[in-house]
Amino acid sequence: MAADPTPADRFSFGLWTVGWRANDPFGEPTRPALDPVESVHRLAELGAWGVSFHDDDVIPFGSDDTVREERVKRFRKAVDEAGLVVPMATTNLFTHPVFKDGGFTSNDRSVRRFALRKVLRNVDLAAELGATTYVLWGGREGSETDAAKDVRAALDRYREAMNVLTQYVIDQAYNVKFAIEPKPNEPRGDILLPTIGHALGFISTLEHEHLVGLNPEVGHEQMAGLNFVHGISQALWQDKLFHIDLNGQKGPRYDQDLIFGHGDLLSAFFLVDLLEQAGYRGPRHFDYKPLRTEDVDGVWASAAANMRTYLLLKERAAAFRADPDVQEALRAAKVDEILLPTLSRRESVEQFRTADADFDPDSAGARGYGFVRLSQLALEHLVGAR
Ligand code: GLT
Ligand code: MN
Ligand code: MN
Repeated sequence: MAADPTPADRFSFGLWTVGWRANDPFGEPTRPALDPVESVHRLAELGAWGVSFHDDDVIPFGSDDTVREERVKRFRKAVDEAGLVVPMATTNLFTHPVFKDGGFTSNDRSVRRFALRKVLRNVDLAAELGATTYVLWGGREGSETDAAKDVRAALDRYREAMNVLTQYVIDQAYNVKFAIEPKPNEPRGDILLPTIGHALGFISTLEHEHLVGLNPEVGHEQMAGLNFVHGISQALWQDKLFHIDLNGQKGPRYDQDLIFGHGDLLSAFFLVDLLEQAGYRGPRHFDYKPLRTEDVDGVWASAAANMRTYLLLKERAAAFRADPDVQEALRAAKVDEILLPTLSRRESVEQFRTADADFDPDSAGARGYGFVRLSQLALEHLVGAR
């Protein structure tokens, strides 16, 4: 059985996850507010390594400088005493009504200026607390009607904000990189930069592209009906996986933010396999919501469940890779043959065009690949049948 989580596993949680009071569009909160200090201590006791936060999770919106200083001091003390790190921070640009048409891309210029100032201020705090990743989830950047938003101009404004932010961390010599978190919809009808692919395309247009990557979330890609493992593979391939939000989702519907593995379990298995095989060194960050039906004990049970699920899947994935039957099935399925370049070294296009005269498309087309066997072996490892 999987070991208990330790800081070496690099598990981190957003303060807003365990701290969610379970209010939804139809119902009031079902749980009392949690003191961030308590959350920090409980997470550390459970074996977490890090905690992340929005500015407003620690410092209530609109606080004066005295309150701000006092809150930050209290939070920093708790983090230090608990022995946690703060690997990531982010800005709340979605709760206050001022952001109802977005932050960086609000049609109202004065709102855009306010939003960017709010981020700059919290980037200072992030750097002060040692966070090296700054997440930007633009949940309110978007529209409900295409009449209301000039999307090309909105992307100009988004880019302008990113260029200001990256220039700022360069000028301040902060060790901070930005990670954009895509989401297709909710709370806006349509959100800008809806998927990993859109965000990668956008990032390639930025002035300081090397300082901007992704924070993809399992459920957000799955809401769009996309394959998260493929998306993460491409992010890794482009060196853009700066951070990750792990959780669970059951297909295209509202954003469920379930415990990791409590949605598409097979995809979670292959995701852990991918992250571990690729040597991803960033935080394993959980962004989930404890079910609304649970009390405070259920909150801590759910936090523990996220980490335990990850470790169990890591154990199963390792067993899958070590199984001689799997290795043989992988070879039979030619999974390693894709590593070979299609043309030989120094083979000219001229030589290539006339090569393989004896290749028979009919017999190649008749060969089975053996993917079913491989897939079933993975499933059997996942359920502990092997
Ligand atoms: C919000 C959202 C998450 C983002 C957080 C960062 S806040 O809860 O649903 O997916 O990661 O801003
Ligand atoms: Mn989500
Ligand atoms: Mn998220």
